[in-house]
Amino acid sequence: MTIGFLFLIVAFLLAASFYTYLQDRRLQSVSISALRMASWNLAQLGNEAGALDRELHLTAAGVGNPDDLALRYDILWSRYDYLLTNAESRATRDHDDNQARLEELFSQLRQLEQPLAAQLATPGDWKSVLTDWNEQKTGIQRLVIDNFVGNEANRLVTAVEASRERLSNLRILTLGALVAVFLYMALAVSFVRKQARVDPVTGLPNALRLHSIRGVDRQTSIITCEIREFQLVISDYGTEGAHRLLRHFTRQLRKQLLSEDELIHASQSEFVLLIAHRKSETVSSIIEGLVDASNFDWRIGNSVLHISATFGVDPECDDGSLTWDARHQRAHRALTQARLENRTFYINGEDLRRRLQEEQKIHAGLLRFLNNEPSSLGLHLVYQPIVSASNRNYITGAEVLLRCKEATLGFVPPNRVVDLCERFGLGVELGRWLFRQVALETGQLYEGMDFGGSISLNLNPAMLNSNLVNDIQALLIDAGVPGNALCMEITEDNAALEFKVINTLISRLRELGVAFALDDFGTGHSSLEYVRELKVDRLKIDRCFVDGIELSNDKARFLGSIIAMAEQAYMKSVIEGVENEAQWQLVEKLGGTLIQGYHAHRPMALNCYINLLLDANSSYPTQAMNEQKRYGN
Ligand code: G
Ligand code: MN
Repeated sequence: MTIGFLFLIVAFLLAASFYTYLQDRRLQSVSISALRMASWNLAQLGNEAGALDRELHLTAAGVGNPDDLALRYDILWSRYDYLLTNAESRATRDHDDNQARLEELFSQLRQLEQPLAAQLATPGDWKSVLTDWNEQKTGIQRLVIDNFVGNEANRLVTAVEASRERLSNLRILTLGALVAVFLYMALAVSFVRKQARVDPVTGLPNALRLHSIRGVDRQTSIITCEIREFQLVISDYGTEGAHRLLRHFTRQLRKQLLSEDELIHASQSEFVLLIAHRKSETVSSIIEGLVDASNFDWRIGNSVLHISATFGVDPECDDGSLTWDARHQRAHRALTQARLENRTFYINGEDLRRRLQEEQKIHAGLLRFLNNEPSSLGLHLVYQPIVSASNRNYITGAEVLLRCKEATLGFVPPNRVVDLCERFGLGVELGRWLFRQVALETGQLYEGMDFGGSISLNLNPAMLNSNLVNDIQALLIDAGVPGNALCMEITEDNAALEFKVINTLISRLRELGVAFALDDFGTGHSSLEYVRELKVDRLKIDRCFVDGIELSNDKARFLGSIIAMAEQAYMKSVIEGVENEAQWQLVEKLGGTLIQGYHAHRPMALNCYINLLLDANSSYPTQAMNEQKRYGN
């Protein structure tokens, strides 16, 4: 509105200036000096006519000097000549009908030459000469009066000056308006820029502010922070709910900040805090305060939601050469790591750097390993026998466990390897390698030894896709491991897919004889629903339920109820983590079917497993028994 008005004014002033300029030019095209000259020239003509007139009358009265008269005549004559031919008198000639009138008067004057000469030679009656001359004189006077341009010139000068003044006034006005427009635009731009850097919801500086940061004091700590439940809040309470949470969360964080700190709202759920050096507080205590403040029960509508946040910190550092970007990235990395490990915060430091380096090493090793290239990563398989609870020497099979040794890092926990595979999208490849390797190693059991026991494999989440059936057929069954010897273990976490999808997979694989087990039962979130919904053959009860059963009656009874539940649901129970004799006896008494634990056997290399099977004391199911079981089913 205002800007449109200003533009209108400027446009009007510009048009007016242009108009004045054109007018000025038109006025200037009339040369004032030429006009003055014309006026003066004719005034001279008048003067000279006057002088001749005087001489003529003196001479006619007999007192004049004929020579003077002749001179005056000549002067007038040459004035005409000058007026009619000289370039300087052009303006005079060109004005109105001056040219014609001058020519007429000049010819009249020339006609006077003869009579005048005759009178001077023999003076007689001057009357007719004087009459002619009077006519000439009157003509000249009229011409002079008609051309008295002094007024005209003055008028013109005034007009031009007025026009100039108008123009310069307009120029000043235009300039003023332009300055006003410029100021207005500058103010508007700076306002918009400032507004653009502020998040409208929280009133905090936003991502643009973050991008504009060029550097921070090295004594400043950089903290990134993410609200964990944010997506949940958006999906349950919509944008309005999310905005309310953001405002509340901002207030909570602000309470922990001093005036020299800066809080930036980086993206929807993410904040960046620049904490200036504090004399009496360490980063750890600051972060503890922040964790506390961002951990609260938040009331929305009729419900209360628990809100928490994850923090990543790049603490004040000695290295002044680090750029803002590098430091921000380090804080971010710490946040990511905290999120991955489900911790509330991570402070960048040796610990984190080492972990990240390790991960890079393992990742690089994995890539090379899965590419069949020489690798620092020794991935191999071990076998943990699963025995009958009631007959310790009866080995029903084994669970294949992944072991990993990195050349410089040493033993790497298998779940870390699996997590990394998941994170870097290598899950399927790792699974395929596992299938091939299992077939390669255990084929001999089924071909040479008439072994009918089972091989349990842990499926990582990425493998639960439609290719699973083909992969099992091609890489395991076709490679010599009978389908009915295979048991696929899935955890509740990777069964987070729809039950229908998994049950379809289970039933397709069951056609190949492959069994399924629900692994680590009891450690996930909705265990019972999984037991009810998933059509699995075995329930592997997590070792936390075995822990302490020999010391606590309640714990033992609880384990008993889980075993009973498995039985009721037509599932074999596999009790994990049996570590001593007392536990074993209790498990047997409670009705557990199968046992997997250190007290039975520790995970072992393949040849140890084969030796165990071949041991005179051991027994195991044969393939014939499996056939019977199949047909018996
Ligand atoms: O979740 P899953 O059943 O796949 O895990 C098997 C893991 O449990 C293996 O890494 C194995 O080494 C470990 N394990 C097997 N038996 C015992 C045991 O008796 N005690 C303990 N603490 N761990 C065991
Ligand atoms: Mn398992």
